[in-house]
Amino acid sequence: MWSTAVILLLLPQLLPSTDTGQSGSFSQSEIVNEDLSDAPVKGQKHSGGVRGQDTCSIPCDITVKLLRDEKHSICSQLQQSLLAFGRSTRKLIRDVMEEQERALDILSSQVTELMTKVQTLSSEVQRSNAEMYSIKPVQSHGRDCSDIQDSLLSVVPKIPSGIYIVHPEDTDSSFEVFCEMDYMGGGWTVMQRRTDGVTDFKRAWADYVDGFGNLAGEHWLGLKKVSHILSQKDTRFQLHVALVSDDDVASYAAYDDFELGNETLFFPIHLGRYAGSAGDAFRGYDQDQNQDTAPFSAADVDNDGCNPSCSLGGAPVESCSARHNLTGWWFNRCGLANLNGAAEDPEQDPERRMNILWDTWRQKGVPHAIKSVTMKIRRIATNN
Ligand SMILES: [Ca+2]
Repeated sequence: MWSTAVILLLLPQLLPSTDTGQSGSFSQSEIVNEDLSDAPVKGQKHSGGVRGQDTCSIPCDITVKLLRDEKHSICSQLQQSLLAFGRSTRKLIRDVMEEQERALDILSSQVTELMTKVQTLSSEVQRSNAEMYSIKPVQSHGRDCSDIQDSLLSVVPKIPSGIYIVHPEDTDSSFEVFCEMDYMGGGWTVMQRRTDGVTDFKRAWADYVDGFGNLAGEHWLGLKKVSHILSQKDTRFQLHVALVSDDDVASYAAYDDFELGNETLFFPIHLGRYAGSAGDAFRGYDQDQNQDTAPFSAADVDNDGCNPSCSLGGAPVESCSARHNLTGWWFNRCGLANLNGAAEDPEQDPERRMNILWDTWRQKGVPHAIKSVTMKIRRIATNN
């Protein structure tokens, strides 16, 4: 780089005009004429001040011509050298620039490669996070997630969220559940989760009873399993509904007592006192909207309060499930909550496959558009 800089500095002096390669500031004839006036002429004798044509061995006019020719050739040689020098300098600069461009290309391709690696790594991290939840479930450690937390907390300092096998008391069944061990003190058994609209919630009665979806992602645990957990002897459970709006506002509704009635009665819901920031949509604002104590309904099993029909928005409604796009819920007439809501035509608007309804959570009188929800249950400490 130094040599290049020096050449670049010297270049204007060496080459007054490198563009044309011509020496514009001096002409050959000028140099020759000027030089001739001062330079001693070959063959001339200056000693003793003797000057004259008689001292020339060759006629002076021929000597002058020879000299002129010699000067001419020296000048043209010099010019050629300068031109060659200019050319080689330009080539050198070109080479250096090309080399730098190549280096830049290599650097930029390395940066691209690194970026790709970073993206790959970050997607791998995301995938492994997702896989972490879908790996083989931790073997049974308790009757529900609260019980697992209680028994593990004395052994390990931190219990991870994930899929566990539970075996509720007084039942023959053991099954997998997702335990949230980080949220609000942990110990939560997730009974419903919706985050991305991947799982179809337009399901028949049997699916709502047995459960569906992916425990690590969107799912409905199933009325039977939830009922097994809730019906354990000497236990009381609270229900927590966690909502997140499209604009990332979080809200919740909590009920300090949560029970499901018998399957023969279609799992009617029983809710305790409400607390929270999203409003008590389960109860709504009047008795018609109140879903507390309502049995569960699905598209093929109608237990709602519209019997034989009710008038909603001026239109007769016979089936709340049909009105709510064939989803299952504890409908009354029909009510202000349906966390299992689905869009009528998801093909038309893939962004809004879910139509999660919690009508009491409003902003300036308008219900929040809800993008994710989880329903989770946890034991309430009892005196026993
Ligand atoms: Ca009905």
